[in-house]
Amino acid sequence: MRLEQVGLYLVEMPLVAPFVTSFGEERVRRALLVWVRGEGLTGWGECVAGSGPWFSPETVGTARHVIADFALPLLQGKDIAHPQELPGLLRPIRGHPMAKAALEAAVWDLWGKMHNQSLAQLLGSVRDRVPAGVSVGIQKDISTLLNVVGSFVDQGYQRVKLKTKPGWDVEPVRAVREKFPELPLSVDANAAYTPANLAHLKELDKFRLLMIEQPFHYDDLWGHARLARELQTPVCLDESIFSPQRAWEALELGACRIINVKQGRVGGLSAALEIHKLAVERGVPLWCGGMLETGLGRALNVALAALPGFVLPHDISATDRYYREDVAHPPFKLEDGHIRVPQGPGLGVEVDLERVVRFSVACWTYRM
Ligand code: OSB
Ligand code: MG
Repeated sequence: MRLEQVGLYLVEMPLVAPFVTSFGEERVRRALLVWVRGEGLTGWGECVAGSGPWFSPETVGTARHVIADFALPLLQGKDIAHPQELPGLLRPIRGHPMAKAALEAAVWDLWGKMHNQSLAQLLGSVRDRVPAGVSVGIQKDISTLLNVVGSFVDQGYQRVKLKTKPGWDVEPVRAVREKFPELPLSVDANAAYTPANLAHLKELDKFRLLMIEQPFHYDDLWGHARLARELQTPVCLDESIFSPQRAWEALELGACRIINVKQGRVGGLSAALEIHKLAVERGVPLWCGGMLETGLGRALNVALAALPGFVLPHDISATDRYYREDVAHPPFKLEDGHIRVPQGPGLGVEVDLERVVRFSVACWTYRM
C-alpha cells in the first residue's frame, strides 16, 4: 500500500466531567487525529499524547512536529507491505512512541478496510466483548467520591480504579472499601510518590486492592522493584513501560507483576503485540489502559483488549462516561459490564467528519 495523502486534525473535545489526577485537571481532551489516504480508502488513528508533557514527555504539539517533519518523510514513496513494517520504517526516530503509534493506527485501519477485515481479526483477538472498568478521578471530598463510585457500580462497571496522590489515598480507599466490600478495586498514583513514602504505601495493603498502578516516577524501575518486594499488593506499571524493551526490563527486575498496556505509550500496535507475546510467555497479566480517547482510539483499544493475554478489566468505559458527542459512531455502550468489540472492517467505527471539523482548532494536510 502507498500513502498518497496524510492529514491531521487537532480537536478539543469537552469532557462530560473534569478528570483530576495527581498531575492536574482536564476539562477538555485535546487530541490529534490522523488520517491516511491510499488505495482509494481512508484510515484513521488517534494520537494519545496530551496537551502538556505531564503524563509523558510527548504532547499533541511534539507529535504533530514529529509526524509532519520526520515520520512522513521516512514513509515518502514507500510501498508498505503490512502495518507491522511501520516500526522498522520509523526506527531512525528516537523516542516519540505516541506520534509513531498514531500513524501506525491509521495504517492498520486502512489495511483492514483494504482487506475487509476487522482490526480484532487482524490482531488475533479471541473475544467479542471485553470487561469494562472505570477510572475515577480525584474528587473534592469523600462523600462525593462514594456517590460517583456508587453510580458507576450501579451501571455495571466490573472494576473501579481510584486516582490517588499524597493526601488523597488511605482515607478515600478505606471509605470505598468499607462501602463496597466485594468491589474489584485498584489505585493509580500517576507517579505521585517517592520511595520515601514506603511506610505510607504499605497501609494500602489492608484494602485487598487488585493492584497499585505507577506509584513512583516513570524513570524509576529500580524503586518499583524494591517496592514490589515490600508490598503484598501487586505493582502495575503504566508510564514506565514506553517500549517492549522496557517491558522486558521491568519484568526481569521484578518492578511489576501486572502491565497496563496502552498501544500509544509503547509505540504502536506492533509494539503492543510484542509485549503481549512476552507477557503470555511469562504468565504476566495484562489489561488495556485508556487515555480518555475518542471513539477512534477506543475502537482500537477494544480490539487489542480482546487478545488472549488481556485478562483483567480494562480502563475502557462507555462513550457517555467521557463525551456527550463523540467523533465516531456508534457510541460504545456498557452491556452487562462489557463493551462489544467492533466487527466492521478496520477500526469498525464510522468517523463523523462534521463533528471532527466542528471540534477541530487546527488541521494540516500533507501530500506524500
Ligand atoms: O494513568 O491511566 C492513566 C487518563 C489520562 C492519562 C492517564 C491515565 C488516564 C486514566 C483514564 O486513568 C483511563 C480512561 O481512558 O478511562
Ligand atoms: Mg495510569
